[in-house]
Amino acid sequence: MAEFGSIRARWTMLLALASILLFLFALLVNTELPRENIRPSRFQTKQRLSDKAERAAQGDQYLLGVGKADITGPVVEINFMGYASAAQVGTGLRQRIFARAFIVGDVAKPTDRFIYLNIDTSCGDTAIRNGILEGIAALGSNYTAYGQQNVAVVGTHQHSGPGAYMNYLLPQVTSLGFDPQSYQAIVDGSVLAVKRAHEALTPGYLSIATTNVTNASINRSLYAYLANPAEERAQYEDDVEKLMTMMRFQRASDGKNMGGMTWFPVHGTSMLENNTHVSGDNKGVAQYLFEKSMVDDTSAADGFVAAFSQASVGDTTPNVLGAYCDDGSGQMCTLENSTCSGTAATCHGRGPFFDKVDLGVSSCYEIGKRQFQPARSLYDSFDSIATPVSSNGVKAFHFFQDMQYFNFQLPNGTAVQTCPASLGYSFAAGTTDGPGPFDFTQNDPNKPNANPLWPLVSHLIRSPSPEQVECQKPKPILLDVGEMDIPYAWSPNLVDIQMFRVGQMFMIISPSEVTTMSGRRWKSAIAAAAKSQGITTQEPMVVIGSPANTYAHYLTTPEEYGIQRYEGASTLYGPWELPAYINLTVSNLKYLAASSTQGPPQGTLPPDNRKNSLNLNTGVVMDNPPISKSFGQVLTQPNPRYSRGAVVNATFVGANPRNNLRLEGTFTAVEQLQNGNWVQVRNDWDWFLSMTWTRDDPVLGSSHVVLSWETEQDAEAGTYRLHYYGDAKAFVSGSITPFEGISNSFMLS
Ligand SMILES: *[C@@H]1O[C@H](CO)[C@@H](O)[C@H](O)[C@H]1NC(C)=O
Ligand SMILES: *[C@@H]1O[C@H](CO)[C@@H](O)[C@H](O)[C@H]1NC(C)=O
Ligand SMILES: *[C@@H]1O[C@H](CO)[C@@H](O)[C@H](O)[C@H]1NC(C)=O
Ligand SMILES: *[C@@H]1O[C@H](CO)[C@@H](O)[C@H](O)[C@H]1NC(C)=O
Ligand SMILES: *[C@@H]1O[C@H](CO)[C@@H](O)[C@H](O)[C@H]1NC(C)=O
Ligand SMILES: *[C@@H]1O[C@H](CO)[C@@H](O)[C@H](O)[C@H]1NC(C)=O
Ligand SMILES: *[C@@H]1O[C@H](CO)[C@@H](O)[C@H](O)[C@H]1NC(C)=O
Ligand SMILES: *[C@@H]1O[C@H](CO)[C@@H](O)[C@H](O)[C@H]1NC(C)=O
Ligand SMILES: CC(=O)N[C@H]1CO[C@H](CO)[C@@H](O)[C@@H]1O
Repeated sequence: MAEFGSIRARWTMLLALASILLFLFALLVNTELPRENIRPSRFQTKQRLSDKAERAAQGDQYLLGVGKADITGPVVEINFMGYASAAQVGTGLRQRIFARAFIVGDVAKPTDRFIYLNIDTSCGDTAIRNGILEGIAALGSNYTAYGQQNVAVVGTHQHSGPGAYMNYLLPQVTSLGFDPQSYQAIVDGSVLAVKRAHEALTPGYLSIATTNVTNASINRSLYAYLANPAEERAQYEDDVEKLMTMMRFQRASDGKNMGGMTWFPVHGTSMLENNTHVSGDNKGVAQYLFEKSMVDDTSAADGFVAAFSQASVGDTTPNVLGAYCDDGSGQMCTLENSTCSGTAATCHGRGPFFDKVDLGVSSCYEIGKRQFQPARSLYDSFDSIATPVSSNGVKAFHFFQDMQYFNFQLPNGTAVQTCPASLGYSFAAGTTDGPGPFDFTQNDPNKPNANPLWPLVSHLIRSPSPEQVECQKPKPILLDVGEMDIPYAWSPNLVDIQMFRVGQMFMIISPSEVTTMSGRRWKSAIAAAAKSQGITTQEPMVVIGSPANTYAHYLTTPEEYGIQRYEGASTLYGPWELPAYINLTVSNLKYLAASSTQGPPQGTLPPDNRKNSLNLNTGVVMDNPPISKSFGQVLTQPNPRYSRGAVVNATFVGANPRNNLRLEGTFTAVEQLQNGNWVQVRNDWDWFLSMTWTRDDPVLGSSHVVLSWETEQDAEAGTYRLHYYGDAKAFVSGSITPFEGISNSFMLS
């Protein structure tokens, strides 16, 4: 708030107040002004605001800022978060991952703000959220308006990024604990994105439009979805949410668009469990394509930020061709339990290019494109179809709710309760996107195996209390995670309940992955309550951002819970979890009213396990080139010439990429000869340029990297070379020295 204490800031506030008064005055006198003022600036307040048509088209002014920063942690030797497969350990990078921060503030009440952080991770989490809140606080007195109540950390739910950043023990198991480097990269990048968004704050307009996204998702738990009442299902055309909502951020000074955010649900599982290159999965592709398309677009401000947020993702899959048996039978898996000849292990969902996994032109790229294209068309038609966001300012609330035996009443008056967290047997069976998470096999929970953390903790696995068994019925409990806190808590019992509102736009921030029908019920309940409680006079628009803030697995309807497929078995707090979330958000909706001046009591803080977490990930010992070689030396040169579409590879003497994450920088580059100079034309951001790192001699510490450019059909013909940036660690001293390697040049035609 200190920024508003300065003389300049007081002037800004006076100007803002003056604008509002002028606006009211203009409405009264209703002066007609020429239509040329289509792009009003804040210095043309009088003319702009006097034009009613203009105002209707643009809505109210808000304080808006967008920012983006790199969060790419260790790309090798760290387990990926998402599939919980111990074997899925990073070997390289396909595309850097980012945090994208969107700040919305009330021009008249500068402390009324929120930050929606969309991060390319599997989920939001308590450890990183704590780190981000501390990081924002450490930015100083200009940042005191941000805190627990108004910062949402929403994961895009990709399954191809470095893990080991989680607060609770269960998701730490496959990633061998908590790795400070992996954690810090996400925290630092997120804080930097917030800082950039804050520094970009300027008055502007928000507007919203929707489109349908076809062929990018199907339902992966149709059998459970079909358990919902037929009359309810009949209200909807699809068994997954096809609607994409986009909110555009336009600054007032010159009418340029600073960024846009979309909400559309589809699992970030286009990159399969056997992929070991870091990427943002299909949402990463969509963001990349959108931002790239805006680089020279005259409608966009410099550094346009496009975020593709996750939504009611629970029972969606990008494997749109359906789930098949990989046993040569050519059969589809069973509808009821996704098995093939009685087992789940060979049942896999197929993406549009299922036979081309791991290469650039893949199902992942395709599903990303199928989100980007409708989003871009929507953006192009915004001025004619979008609804302006207006009135009633900006509000947020957040509190921690203890889900252990939370007693409440359903709308029909029946008293029910939620339960301590637990996972059912079907959790171990996994989904058609990836078989069994953790190294359990179905019906075999206590079997120790190769993972070194299991023996350490397996004797601590306990039987659920009778009260818990009763509470969770009909879920048969495999892992009673909510009643286990040795050596520290396994899963959250204290969850973040959070909502944001700007004008008629409501954002539910969910810690659980919401299934399609759960999302529909939750959004309708909020919309109905928003109207009946008079929080907005316009038609409310409601979106869900998830999984966010902490990872509380899944959220099904009570009917879907009864089926106990993977999503039901992973609905941690029992059959009444969805009605509980609805009760908690609806009964606190009053804090989103324009007149609200406070928030709900914060509740008990969840445990902070960052300091006491186990970590079996070891650091880099040293790097050495093989005998008689040097770092960066080219071991295999590219061919002298290629035609477009070919894959260009070069192999270099490498070093461990964990020595320097090169955040905001690059490990890889394609350089083009332009007028006698080598100019970087591709880097780590680009989807079709990838890096693979391989350790050759663990004793000596020697390794090599392959830079691989899958040349695009529309790449420019010309002379190119590949450039590798590495950093080597010395034995004993541990000092880290950068080096480079440059390939021979080659022609592309
Ligand atoms: C706080 O913001 C003001 C402008 O709003 C700026 O001049 C000042 O440098 C900022 N202070 C810090 C510590 O960043
Ligand atoms: C999306 O599809 C639904 C169902 O077919 C339809 O009712 C709706 O009008 C469509 N919305 C848009 C924005 O195209
Ligand atoms: C979706 O895919 C089907 C089958 O491949 C195709 O017939 C249809 O045209 C596609 N729809 C869109 C909107 O692309
Ligand atoms: C990854 O798994 C898929 C699905 O099982 C399979 O089709 C593909 O061949 C595998 N890719 C590699 C590189 O092993
Ligand atoms: C799975 O469902 C099929 C029916 O599609 C049934 O025959 C089979 O017994 C079920 N398997 C298990 C393990 O429940
Ligand atoms: C939530 O549950 C409480 C406690 O039973 C009840 O008083 C309240 O009416 C419920 N609120 C909503 C919005 O359902
Ligand atoms: C209230 O609704 C719940 C959930 O639909 C249902 O199980 C219960 O029987 C209902 N109670 C009454 C009294 O209708
Ligand atoms: C290029 O390198 C990648 C990564 O190591 C590898 O998968 C691919 O087969 C190589 N392609 C060619 C044409 O050598
Ligand atoms: C996995 C699965 O069964 N998905 C189904 C979801 O629903 C669509 C129909 O809308 C089916 O085509 C899919 O097979």
